[in-house]
Amino acid sequence: MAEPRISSIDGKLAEEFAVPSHVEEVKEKMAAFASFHAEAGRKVVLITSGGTKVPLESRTVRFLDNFSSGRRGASSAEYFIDSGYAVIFLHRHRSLYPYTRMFLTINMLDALEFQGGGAPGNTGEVVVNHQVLPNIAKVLKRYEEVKKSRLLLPIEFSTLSEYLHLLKAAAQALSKIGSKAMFYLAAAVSDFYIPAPEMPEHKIQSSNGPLQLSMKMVPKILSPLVKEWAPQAFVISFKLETDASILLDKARRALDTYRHQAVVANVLDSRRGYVVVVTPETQAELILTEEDVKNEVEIEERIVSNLTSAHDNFITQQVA
Ligand code: 9Z3
Repeated sequence: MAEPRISSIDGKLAEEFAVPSHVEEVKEKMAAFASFHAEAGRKVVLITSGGTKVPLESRTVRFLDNFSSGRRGASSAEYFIDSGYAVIFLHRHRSLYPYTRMFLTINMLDALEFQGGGAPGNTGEVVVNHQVLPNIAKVLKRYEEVKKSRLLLPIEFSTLSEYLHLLKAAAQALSKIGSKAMFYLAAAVSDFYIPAPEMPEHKIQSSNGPLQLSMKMVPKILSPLVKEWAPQAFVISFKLETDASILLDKARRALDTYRHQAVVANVLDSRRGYVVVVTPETQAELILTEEDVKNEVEIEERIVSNLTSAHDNFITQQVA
């Protein structure tokens, strides 16, 4: 019998990126979550969100980070749930989180008060200050419904190694539900890393003079994800640039290389109000008008609406 094919990325992942101790346990959790929801007739989306951290020392004092607040991923999770999806939310520890994201800028103690006022000696019941949190009841209600229906499975990462191993585990777990799975890869992932065997153990000493770093290129995880780990899934990657003039070309090149279904292309400064969804055949500009912004419309609502329709078409084509 032929040996199962092990891609070179599998080998690299095992040797050069520390494997998180809980990866198998998380994989089983994700597989059970996916089967449960697929059997209930739901589609499942794996959202990655937030930036990866690349340590420079194994007892890490310093690290390289990628910019991302996690807002794209967190708000998209809410719109996917509203569209009937179950969501695996693979996110950077402490980046924005669905529902609570709305209250991140509020100091918790400013949002609470003593019932009956703050008179000296009043240490009675603590209640919410509704001026500080005007829509807390509505959001709490939705959050509790989502929790009760088990529609959101949060998984955390901090380092690039954790991200890569957990994404691979997620892809293998979701492969069992075929085309009902969507991958929405919004996390900002480092292109550079220091292999585990080459990383200094202790804090790099400034007494040794200026620091010169040599980092390797991170293996392109999209390639085995699309070809080997979850070949039937609907896969969306994100392309971030700061130079708008190269954005669409880079997005098209990514589609040509990895042969996945779509790229959401965005420029750092305008990402809240303008993205282009690029597929092999189409190119859709999604734009928020001033009126939309006034009405607090979020661009993620448009992105999710575009992609959920495309996913439905994709599933129909697979069945036909
Ligand atoms: C994105 O482009 C996301 O839209 C943002 C969202 C990170 C800009 P925020 O979290 O921002 O709401 O603050 N994500 C993908 C970024 C990325 O690293 N892409 C790589 C690339 O462009 C790999 S496909 O080369």
